[in-house]
Amino acid sequence: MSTKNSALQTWVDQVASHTQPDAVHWCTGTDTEYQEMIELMLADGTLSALNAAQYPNCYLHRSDPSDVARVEHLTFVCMDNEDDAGPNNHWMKPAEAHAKVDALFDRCMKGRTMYVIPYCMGPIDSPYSRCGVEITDSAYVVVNMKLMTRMGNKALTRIESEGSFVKGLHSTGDLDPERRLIMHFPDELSIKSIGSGYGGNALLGKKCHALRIASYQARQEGWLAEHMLIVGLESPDGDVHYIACAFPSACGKTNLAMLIPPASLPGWKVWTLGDDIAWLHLDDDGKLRAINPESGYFGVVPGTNEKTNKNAYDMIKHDTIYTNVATTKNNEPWWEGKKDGSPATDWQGRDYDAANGTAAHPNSRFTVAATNNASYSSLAEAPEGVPISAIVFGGRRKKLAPLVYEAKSWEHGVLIGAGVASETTAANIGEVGVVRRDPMAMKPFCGYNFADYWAHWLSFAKRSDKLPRIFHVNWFRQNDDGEFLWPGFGENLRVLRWIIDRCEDRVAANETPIGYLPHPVDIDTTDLDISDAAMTALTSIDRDQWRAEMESIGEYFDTYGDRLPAALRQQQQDIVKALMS
Ligand code: OXD
Ligand code: MN
Repeated sequence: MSTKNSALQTWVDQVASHTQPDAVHWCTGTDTEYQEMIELMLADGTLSALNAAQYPNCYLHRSDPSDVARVEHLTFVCMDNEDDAGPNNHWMKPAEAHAKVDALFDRCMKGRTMYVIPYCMGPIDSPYSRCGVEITDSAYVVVNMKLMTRMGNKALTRIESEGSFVKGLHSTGDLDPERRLIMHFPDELSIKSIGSGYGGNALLGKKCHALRIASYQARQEGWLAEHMLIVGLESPDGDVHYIACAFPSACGKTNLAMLIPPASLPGWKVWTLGDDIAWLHLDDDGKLRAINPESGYFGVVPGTNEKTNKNAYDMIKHDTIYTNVATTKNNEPWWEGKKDGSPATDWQGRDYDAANGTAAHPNSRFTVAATNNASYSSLAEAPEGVPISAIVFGGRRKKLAPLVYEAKSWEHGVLIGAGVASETTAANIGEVGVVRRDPMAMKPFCGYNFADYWAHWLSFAKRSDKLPRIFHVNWFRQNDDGEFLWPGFGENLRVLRWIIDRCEDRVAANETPIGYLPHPVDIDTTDLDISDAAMTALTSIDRDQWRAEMESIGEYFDTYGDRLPAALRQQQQDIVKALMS
């Protein structure tokens, strides 16, 4: 096959001559093609079939044990000027980066097939969507991209009529971590990734395109590409509010996006638009509208069960690709927290032995099409997206952060987002459980200098007076015995209800220097086993601890030097002052 788009054809030909594959396959995106790829991988051992009676069309992939998560230390943003990439990114000069990575791509596809995957991030007919083409030598990437994006012929047709697309070149290389690099070239709208077959490093539509490249493109074009779930909350009288929530990796975005209302909130319904990424645009009326650029989920498996996320638990019972889970003796997938069955084989294919650690890898994943999800919103396909009532930031904080609070203005909300911090999880290679600053949950994903990114966020206040309200939540607060103060999961809807009531001006709040906190009586705790003391802790602030936090945010801001927007510094200093008075 070939294409009418000469830039695409030339690039494909150049890559083929550089990487020397045995064959070139242009992906059509059909179900038949998907099935052929599955058969190919079952034959060569890349996949194994799971119990077909209990888990029809489900397959297991075991990655190389050294290739199980994103690798931030090997991920680069390559621009001429180091300051444009900012202290939040690893940086390399484009010429040096190309030379380094191109040497690794030299003849790397010998003996392999090169797949060309045209894809569209967002509904195929949405003006907010953007296209890309990923070239890869991994059939596993092809089937994952089929589940996660609108890929194949329709995307190619859009690329041919539109002309522009993001170029993503990927090879698993030899999987040697010493020869693994994930390079982004925002000015060229291109990505080169080699040496990893794992999710975010290999499925280039996701973090590389829809966040790192798109965030840069969004700044130039006046929109936002964010690490946010999008969910619709329908009240018993049929009103639907859409909210977009930015939480760091593995802080429960997927669970919140698929939340099942608790029995104590009869008549409420929750609709999933997206679980990881939102593209936000101002419409002609000044309303912020969101689309989910993805069409599937690449979710963390451990912890998923009927109680924590029944929608996810059910949707991954069929037509799902599992990566790095354990299996039972009946060849069903198994993971820690499944609450059903027991492991016979661990994620590396060894007989399960607790001495080897967890049975499933803590960052094991499911890949599944969004249409498998019972709570999938039909508006996820709407070209115009959905209007956003509230933006919600959050993090995993044992101490300090209350259950929920609201920003006093858009500028204050930008400060709250810029101050997000969270305890690290297994979604990235590195230490787990240490608090790190993760502004807007974008630390690993912002494709340019955070200081410029915050200025871009702030600029929205000048462009619209209909912006959503901004909130912060923390489901993870603990007491001194290490017990969670808030039950979380479905019960989080009680907090989201307060957020909606605030957006509708239906409930008063307690004004504090850090923002508006709920009066404890305004969070419905009917039927919850939660003490008054716990509710007080969840809805109040410790001024000394907060002063230290705000000062630490100030020190973090110092690392951005003169580029830090003055309005953000002002917000931070005003709060420090208010906490001292
Ligand atoms: C993810 C992540 O995989 O944020 O979504 O790491
Ligand atoms: Mn994510």
